[in-house]
Amino acid sequence: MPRILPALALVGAVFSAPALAGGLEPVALAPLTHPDAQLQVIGPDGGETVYAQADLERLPTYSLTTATPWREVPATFEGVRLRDVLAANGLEGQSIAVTAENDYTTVLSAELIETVDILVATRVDGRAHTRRARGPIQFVIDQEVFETSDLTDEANFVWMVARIEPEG
Ligand SMILES: Nc1nc2c(c(=O)[nH]1)N[C@H]1C(S)=C(S)[C@@H](COP(=O)(O)O)O[C@H]1N2
Ligand SMILES: [Mo]
Repeated sequence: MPRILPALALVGAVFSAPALAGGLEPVALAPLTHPDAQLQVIGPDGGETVYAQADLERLPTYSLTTATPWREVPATFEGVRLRDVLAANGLEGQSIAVTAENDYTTVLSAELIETVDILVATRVDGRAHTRRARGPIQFVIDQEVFETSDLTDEANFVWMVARIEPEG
């Protein structure tokens, strides 16, 4: 029973306080040169907004130190919250389809987006995120949340993210 309590506390935190659920800490980012990348966001009316990494980083920026399915040793990812990118484009409360540069496509449910903090990472360990390291724009979830939540899946960790659009 005592061993289960921390997990229950975490689940409670995920559902009652989404903003604190994912290990994200506000952070100020110094200017940096990024690899060329473009994230296209399609709004509910079909309108399109294109972001380079520096454009994304004008939203509130956060830091998340975590291991991932491909990194045993935790790294510090920096970027913006997916929820904020969506809100800036009228996509709050919506399921979205995400497409990567390699045409990989996956759907993220509205429930997942609302309850789990997903970082749209543009930097790792103080450097620009590269394609070689699963950048240049990658969705990252805190490992503890990833392992605890029923809503998360390895497929959520999209890298080379290129396009977000409303799903359904
Ligand atoms: N850009 C991109 N991101 C992606 C994928 C992909 O094919 N392309 N596959 C997803 C899925 S379904 C999983 S399970 C993991 C798998 O990564 P791996 O094939 O390197 O193990 O990454 C996710 N992110
Ligand atoms: Mo997968």
